[in-house]
Amino acid sequence: MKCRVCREPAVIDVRRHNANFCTDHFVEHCRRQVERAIHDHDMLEPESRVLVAVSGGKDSLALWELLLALGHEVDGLYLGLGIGEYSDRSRALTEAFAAERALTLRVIDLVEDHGFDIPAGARAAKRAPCSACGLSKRHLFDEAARDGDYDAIATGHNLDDEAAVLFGNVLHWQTEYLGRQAPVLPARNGFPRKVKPLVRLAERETAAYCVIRGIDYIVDECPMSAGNRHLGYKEALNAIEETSPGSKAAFYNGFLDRAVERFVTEADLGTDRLGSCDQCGAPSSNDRCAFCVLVERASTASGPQVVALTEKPMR
Ligand code: Q46
Ligand code: ZN
Ligand code: ZN
Repeated sequence: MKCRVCREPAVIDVRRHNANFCTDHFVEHCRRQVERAIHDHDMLEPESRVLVAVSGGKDSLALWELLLALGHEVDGLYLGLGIGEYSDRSRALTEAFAAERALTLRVIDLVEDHGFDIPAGARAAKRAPCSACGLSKRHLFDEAARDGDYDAIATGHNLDDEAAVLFGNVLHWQTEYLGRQAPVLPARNGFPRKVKPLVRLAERETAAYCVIRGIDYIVDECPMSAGNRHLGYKEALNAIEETSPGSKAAFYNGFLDRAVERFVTEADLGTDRLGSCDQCGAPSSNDRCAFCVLVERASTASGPQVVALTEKPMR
């Protein structure tokens, strides 16, 4: 197996590109894919200040390094979810990554800063943990980007993640979500721009990138993800990819090229008007935003009625 570029021994094959790469040219391949995603989808300008949401996992740490390598100004934001040992370890790895490279890392800790952890918050709000978690992440990432005057929030969603979410949304024809599945959500109504620069790289490639670049990341999945239906969709797509390399990319990229615009609604274009939360000032369609309702409910433990977290999800 020889590198497609230099003909030296290759360390990885990327079947959907019908290519093998040595370490140096694999790193270059990853950078080119990120550069191309940013360019093709107008994600960032060269002078954009970017806040990358880091979890200590392979994707977000690789993303941080790749954006820096492409010359962007990037700080990190870590959100402590209070999920036992998983959170302790992921925070330690994220802090070590930033310290070794003298990078700016902002840390928000749900327990220290807002008085609850994800398992307790989910119980109090009678929500699935991933629902309370997603809501908290969206709110706190948006708030940090506004407060820090960043031009965009970047997240480490890769090709496998996006293809699996797309698969689930198509399977259930969740057209509202399909309209929001582009890898760029423009800034609107006080919400910052959101970008996903890893959409042209598969999970296997971000893992290999971390190994080659000596990035120590948390290998374990969040314990709350057990039974998550996206894991099943990923397995189904992997089985298809195995017999038909390139199917995953064709499915996702074809959606972006030929279908996503059909599902974009007025709400996605930012033509709706929002008020602001009377508690925290965040843009909200209700008097109090869903995150402040969650904090209040978590701090008073379980109350008599089920909390209505009615804000629309962002994806
Ligand atoms: S961190 Fe949060 Fe994920 Fe854990 S609780 Fe669910 S959503 S699985 S990306
Ligand atoms: Zn090479
Ligand atoms: Zn609020």
